[in-house]
Amino acid sequence: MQLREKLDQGDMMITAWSTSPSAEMAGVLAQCPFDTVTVDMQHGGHSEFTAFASAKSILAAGKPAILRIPVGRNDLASRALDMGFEAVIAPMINSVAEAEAFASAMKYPPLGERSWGPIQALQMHTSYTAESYFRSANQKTVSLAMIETREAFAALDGILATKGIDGIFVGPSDLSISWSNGAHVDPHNAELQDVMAEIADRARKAGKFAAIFAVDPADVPRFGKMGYRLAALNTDPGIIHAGAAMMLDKARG
Ligand code: 3PY
Ligand code: MG
Repeated sequence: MQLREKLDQGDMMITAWSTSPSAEMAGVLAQCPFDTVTVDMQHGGHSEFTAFASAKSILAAGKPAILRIPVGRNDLASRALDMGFEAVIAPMINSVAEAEAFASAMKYPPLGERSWGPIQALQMHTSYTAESYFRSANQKTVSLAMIETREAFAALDGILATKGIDGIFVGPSDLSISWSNGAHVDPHNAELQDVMAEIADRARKAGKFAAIFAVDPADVPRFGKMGYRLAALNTDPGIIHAGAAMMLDKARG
């Protein structure tokens, strides 16, 4: 397992975002020069079957795999780790209690209540024995709680202090909806820039990772300067559209 170590090195990592329910497509993303691939079960089309198969094709390309679970599906957080994913992103974590429930599913006792059974993980992470996986999993796996509402921002320090939460992941679109009390969705809302910088700063002070979703490639260096260590770059359909537009522009002169 390599993701945690890379995050600890402190360089900005960029993750592809797989929404198409296809392990083959997730494998293609992993072959691109992304640092990692995230499989999205919240808004993406992935089923458990395609998500778990995607973990295999991402790892076969030599990249770590991350899963975003649907809201409240902590059972899938434990299963994702059993299937070889190294990190899980939990959306809409709005309170310390929700952070604690997520962390508990992610970590083995005595920290949490993750149940034993990393069957596919042990097949994929071949340098581990059952015992060495058990001893290192709590430290090597990464649990990222999404901060994407005013409520979550108000509870931020408590969420960051929750044992077993390794970092936060900002959802700028949902945060913009919440910040405007439901008036609009605008991940580039100027008012949010200071809020996003403050979230990264508070995460750093708490000794936790800060990650974020970037709609636009130009957002990534800006987020890096704020202290974010991991940025998701748009989605697989977004990449295909951008690539097609660029290639067709050239092709048509
Ligand atoms: C958001 O911006 O709300 C997200 O969840 C990004 O995936
Ligand atoms: Mg969101």
